[in-house]
Order: sequence, then structure tokens, then C-alpha cells
Amino acid sequence: RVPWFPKKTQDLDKCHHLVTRFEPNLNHDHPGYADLQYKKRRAEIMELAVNYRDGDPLPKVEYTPQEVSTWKVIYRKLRSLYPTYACKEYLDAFQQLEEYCGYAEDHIPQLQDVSRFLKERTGFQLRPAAGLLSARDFLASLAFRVFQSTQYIRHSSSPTHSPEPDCCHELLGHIPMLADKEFAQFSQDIGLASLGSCDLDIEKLATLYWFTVEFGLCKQNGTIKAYGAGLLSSYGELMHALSSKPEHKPFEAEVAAIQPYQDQAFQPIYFVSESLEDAKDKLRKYVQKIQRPFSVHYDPFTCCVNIL
Ligand code: H2B
Ligand code: FE
Repeated sequence: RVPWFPKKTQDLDKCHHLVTRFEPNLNHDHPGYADLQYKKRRAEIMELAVNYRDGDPLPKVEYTPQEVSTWKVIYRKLRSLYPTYACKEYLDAFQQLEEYCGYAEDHIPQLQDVSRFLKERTGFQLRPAAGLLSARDFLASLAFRVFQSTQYIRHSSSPTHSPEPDCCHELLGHIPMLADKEFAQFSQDIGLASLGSCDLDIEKLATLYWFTVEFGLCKQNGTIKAYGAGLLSSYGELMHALSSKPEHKPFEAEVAAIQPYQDQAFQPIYFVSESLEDAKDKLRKYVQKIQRPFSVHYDPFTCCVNIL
């Protein structure tokens, strides 16, 4: 039997299943576990995502001075590292985001503004997410060029690390890359491949996503640069990834799809692609081999997935 999957963007209203592994209420190791005020604030912002329906305006959050100061610490530190460590696609987009989209150290950009920016560049749009989503739901939205984005910020006691995605990870890690054409297509291709796939294939696609979109490296002018969002939003891991400590393997989709990974510490292994285009081509070849009793085609005019 084929698992249910969304056929149009409205159906993404049903793709909201959360994974609570890293949630502050349930997890004693979460930096916000003992902070009631933080948990209340998070619940407030999560509520905006829970109530959101396709077509609604993206909710605005008025961030508190404390939240902005957490953002500022992260923004300053990372911004100083990007020229050395980030790939050129990232740098181009980041510069534009600063120029046109309110990216600055004393301002947390609003999803509305960022979504409008992406729509013009690559057709990607944002949708608020209440927290870490299941891989199946998260990947499905990418098929529609929709990126589900959290809006709360990490706890102020640990600006350099968050066990779960937060707005710093989304805005500094993911958004700039989604403004790149090649990368946007790569993301949609993973999404399309996930629709109606069996659990085992979803797990492989989520692993591929992990080693590319989250922790991918690529060659540029003879040096290795970061394009993965988990790297570009964490200065500790960014420097670790590009040091001589971890192992660097040439990116092959078949290998990356089954490589065990770490979500509690820095990665011991990273995959390096020749370019973003190379990663995209290899992923295309990989997904063509996934067995599904149907094939899917995205119609950009209707924003619907057609089943063939
Ligand atoms: N959910 C949210 N809200 N943001 C993410 O970046 C994310 C997610 N990544 N769910 C997904 C899982 C990814 O790690 C893969 C597909 O499992
Ligand atoms: Fe992410």
C-alpha cells in the first residue's frame, strides 16, 4: 500500500507531525528545560504554526530584546566566518539578504519578508513549523518548494548550540541556500522522491538530506567550502568540518544514503561534492532508481503534483 502524500500545497496543512525528541518540556538536557518563561514563550510561537493554514499571511513575531541579543551573538560570530568558510552561492545570497531582506545583527528577519524574497529568486516559500517535523512531512513539503521553518529562538544560555532547529538555524543556515537555483532544484528533487515512498526509502532520503542540505561540503576553486545549513548556522561545527579532524569523502548518493550519522555531536564524516550541480545530478540518478508503483510530476502552474 502506498502511504498518503500531499498532492497540492493545501494538503501541507496535514504535514505537521512533530518529533519530540529534543523538545524542552520533555528533555532534561534541553538548555531551556528549567526555564518556565522560555517554555511559555516557545509555546506561544509554536501556537502560531499550529493555527496556520495554507494561504494565510505568515505570522509576525515581535522578538524581545533578549531574543534579539541571542541572535546578535550568533549573527556576529558567523558573519565573520562566512567569507572564509561558506560557498559562493551562500555568500551571494547572504549579501542580498542583508541588502533587501532585513538581515542584520540587531534584527531577526520575519518569515514574511524572507518568503517574499525567496519566491522571487527560486519560487521557494516558507510555512511556519511548530518544531522538528517528521522526515516524511518535512521532505514532502519540499516537493512543492515549500520550506517549513521554525520561528522560535534557542535559549539564551546556549547561543552557540541548539539541539533542535530554531529560527537562527533556518534563517542563517537554510534560507540563503534556498535562494540558489541549483540548490532549490536539488531540494525539490529530494522532496518529489519522498512522496509516497516506503519508510526505508524515506530514511535513506532523510540521510541523504542530512549529508547534503544539512552538512554538505563542496569544492570551489580548489578549496573546500560549506553549503550545509547545520554547518552555516553553527560556528563550532563549521570550523570542525573544515579542519583536518573529520574524514572527508567524495559525495556519492548511494554511499551517503546509508552512512550512519550523529545528531548529538559534531559529525566524524562529511561528504564533499564537486559542485552543487554535481550533487544535484548524482541525486537525480539516485532517485530514478527508487521503486514506486507510480511516478510524480510537479506542475508549476497549478502547484500540484500529478501522478503518472
Ligand atoms: N523539521 C524542521 N522544522 N526543520 C528541519 O530542518 C527539519 C525538520 N529537518 N524535520 C528534517 C526533519 C531533516 O533532518 C530530515 C529530512 O529528517
Ligand atoms: Fe535544518
